[in-house]
Amino acid sequence: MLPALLLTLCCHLFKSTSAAAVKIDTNNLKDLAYSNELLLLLFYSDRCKFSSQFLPIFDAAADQLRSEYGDTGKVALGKVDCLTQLEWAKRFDIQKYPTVKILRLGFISKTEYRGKRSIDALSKFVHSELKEPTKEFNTLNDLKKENNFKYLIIGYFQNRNQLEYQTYRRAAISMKDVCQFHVNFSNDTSSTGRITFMRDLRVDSGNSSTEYAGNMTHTNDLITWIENKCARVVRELTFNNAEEIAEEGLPLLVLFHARNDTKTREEFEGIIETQFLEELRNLNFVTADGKSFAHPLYHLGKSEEDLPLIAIDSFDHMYMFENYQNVHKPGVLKKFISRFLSGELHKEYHRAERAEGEETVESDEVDETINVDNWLNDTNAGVESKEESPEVNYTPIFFEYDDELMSTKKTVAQSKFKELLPSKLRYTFVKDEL
Ligand SMILES: *[C@@H]1O[C@H](CO)[C@@H](O)[C@H](O)[C@H]1NC(C)=O
Ligand SMILES: *[C@@H]1O[C@H](CO)[C@@H](O)[C@H](O)[C@H]1NC(C)=O
Ligand SMILES: *[C@@H]1O[C@H](CO)[C@@H](O)[C@H](O)[C@H]1NC(C)=O
Ligand SMILES: *[C@@H]1O[C@H](CO)[C@@H](O)[C@H](O)[C@H]1NC(C)=O
Ligand SMILES: CC(=O)N[C@H]1CO[C@H](CO)[C@@H](O)[C@@H]1O
Repeated sequence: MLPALLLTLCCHLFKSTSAAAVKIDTNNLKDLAYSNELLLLLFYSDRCKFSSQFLPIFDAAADQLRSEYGDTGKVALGKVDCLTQLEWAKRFDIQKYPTVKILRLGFISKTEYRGKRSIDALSKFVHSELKEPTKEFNTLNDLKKENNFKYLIIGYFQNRNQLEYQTYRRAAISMKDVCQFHVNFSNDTSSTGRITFMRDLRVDSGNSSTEYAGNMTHTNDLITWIENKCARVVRELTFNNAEEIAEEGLPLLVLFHARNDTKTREEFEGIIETQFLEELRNLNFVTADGKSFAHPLYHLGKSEEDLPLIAIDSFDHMYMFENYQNVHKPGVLKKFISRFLSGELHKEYHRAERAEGEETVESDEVDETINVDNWLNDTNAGVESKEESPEVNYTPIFFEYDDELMSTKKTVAQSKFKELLPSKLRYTFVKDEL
């Protein structure tokens, strides 16, 4: 009797500790994805050292979260062996191992898990992800007080059991990193059963909101509407999204602004949204606070006192739009963009460089000393860091345009944002460690 008991005990223990993350095969992904509010999907390859190190941690996190949440449809962790499930890796466009994709009720987030590779960090991430996706409020004034964000979705319902609210909640889970979701419950049937989008609660007191006119119980329709409403033309660059935005591969048009200068930021957003929508194919428009992003600024030969300023980073070079105030002169920024896109800025840069007898640094040559940790930590880049910086031998090149519109001097620098792209020289998941 005793040995048999031990045997089953042992096997049971063995089974539960080896349960780990769900191994994804050809058939089980869809079910797992749609039946869980959150699915973290690890794409790994046994041949990769970082995958091999991460896999047991990910498995252990899966066990811990399973014992915490059970099979309640809240969270699941799955793993895709990219050697045997090549098709999935292709479908998810996996470029590096390990990659952790985030799916919410089947919707693939544009954001990846980029936190620390530890059980604790994964579990904290899941806890924060599983917070209620819609925040309750009573009056628009309360909402205004606690809110700095521009893009809001607000739902008015009678109670949480309504099918309409459940549809709204599902959409909120899927779209939580795109928009902010709020909800008001009341028994007043004349004002419930509505979903509205609000652009800027601080500026318009709610009168420029748009109302959802589609089917209130059709999740996909609602999600499509939300996607369109909340799509941001200009994004604020942060250390959390910088790598992701860089990975999209489009050159960046960056407005560097003083941290507290929301006025210029909004003005810039307005200009881009009204005049440059067709350039979204060619450029990513971002704003960056010049204190956090002092490093690229420093390499343009500029500092916080010179803000605001605009530059295009091609992941090769950074081209500066010398005078921010010229955004108010019709056509000037447009011309700068078109000169960049046609390659003229690049050519003039090399021409000026040759004229000054400078050596050309080949664009695809990666400096072995580049390390994104330094990049991100280097928020006090300034004169005193000159001696240690590996790139100090770079001198900004000034030259004149003959074009009358662009008569001001230009500065060109090596791309700093390039260092945020995936590279063998760095470890992608550093953000939590800052
Ligand atoms: C609506 O009415 C029900 C029953 O009368 C009540 O229990 C509930 O608290 C009310 N809800 C709100 C949001 O006032
Ligand atoms: C909408 O908001 C603006 C700015 O707050 C205000 O001037 C205008 O009167 C409002 N319009 C309506 C119809 O409430
Ligand atoms: C709304 O969507 C639901 C769920 O897809 C569907 O069953 C219902 O027929 C739709 N209603 C209308 C009026 O189209
Ligand atoms: C921003 O902060 C600086 C000091 O740090 C101050 O001089 C300036 O007036 C502030 N600007 C705004 C718009 O608040
Ligand atoms: C803005 C708004 O409609 N607020 C309502 C939220 O719900 C409460 C009742 O729970 C109403 O009194 C508010 O007017």
